[in-house]
Amino acid sequence: MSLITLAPEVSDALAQGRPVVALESTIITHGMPWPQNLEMARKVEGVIRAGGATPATIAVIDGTLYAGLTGAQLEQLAQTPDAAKLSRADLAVCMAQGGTGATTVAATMIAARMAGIHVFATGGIGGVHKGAENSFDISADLTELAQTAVTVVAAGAKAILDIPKTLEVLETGGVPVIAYGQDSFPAFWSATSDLAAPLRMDTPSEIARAHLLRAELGLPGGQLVANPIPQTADIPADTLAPIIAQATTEATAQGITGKGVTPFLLSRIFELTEGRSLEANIALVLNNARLAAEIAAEISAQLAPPAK
Ligand code: PSU
Ligand code: MN
Repeated sequence: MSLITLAPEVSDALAQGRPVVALESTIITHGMPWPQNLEMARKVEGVIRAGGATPATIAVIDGTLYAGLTGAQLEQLAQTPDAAKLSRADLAVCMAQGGTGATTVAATMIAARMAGIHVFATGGIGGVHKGAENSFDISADLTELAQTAVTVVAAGAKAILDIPKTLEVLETGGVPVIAYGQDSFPAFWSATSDLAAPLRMDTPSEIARAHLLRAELGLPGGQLVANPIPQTADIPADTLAPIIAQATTEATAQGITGKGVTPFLLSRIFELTEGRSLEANIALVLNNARLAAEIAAEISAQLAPPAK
């Protein structure tokens, strides 16, 4: 029995060397409220198809690890807010117990790599939380990027994280952090931050080439492509700063720790911005899906044998 069950369209695309983009599912179960979560998940798949690639949403359902969900599975998952949040540590346990869970960036990268999918689109990655010098709260997403060869397209790191420390940990792990089309490192809801990105690339074709060269060089680990939120959806950093500070204070006061921190902060920020942050979140995910499809198409083209 194969360890990962590919949807027929995903396995056909992979067999024919056509572009595929992996998608995570924690963003569906823990990152956004119903019904916007389902709407977003469907739209993201649509954007990837419109870009000529096949979407492969990753999740564990009743113990089976899937790459590519049916419409019914996607809808079911979107209505299971108590699904487990599966990172690297949790994946095998959930499968062994026949459980249902949504994959984080880390677990989605593992599944994508197993399936032979090069590119993965998401909203934001997990990172080093503010106050990590006391809490030691550093997402397993960062160590995954250092060891699993998948190119992840995200909108940078959320301002709920300590962005300078997040960039330091990525540097230590040898992860290329590539801002797309600008010098500034994007900060999720805001297109720019006051930090310069370590690297910059301006075309999907160069990003694809670098992805393939890493493999040729024998380098483990992936690339993080930081794609700025579209200007029309951007929320300025100084509008968000007091809201993030309030949500963070509340999380500490309520004793929220571990896996609960990111979902708590996201949902408080949605409430405190009266939905504006959710709209921005959806816009940036769609924008990342668009770029991921372009990169995946370039990787397929560069891997294709030259025409005779
Ligand atoms: N950022 C978002 N929405 C999300 C997440 C991050 O805007 O839903 C999820 C992703 O699945 C990411 C995970 O991998 O949170 C990181 O969680 P933690 O910090 O507990 O590792
Ligand atoms: Mn954490």
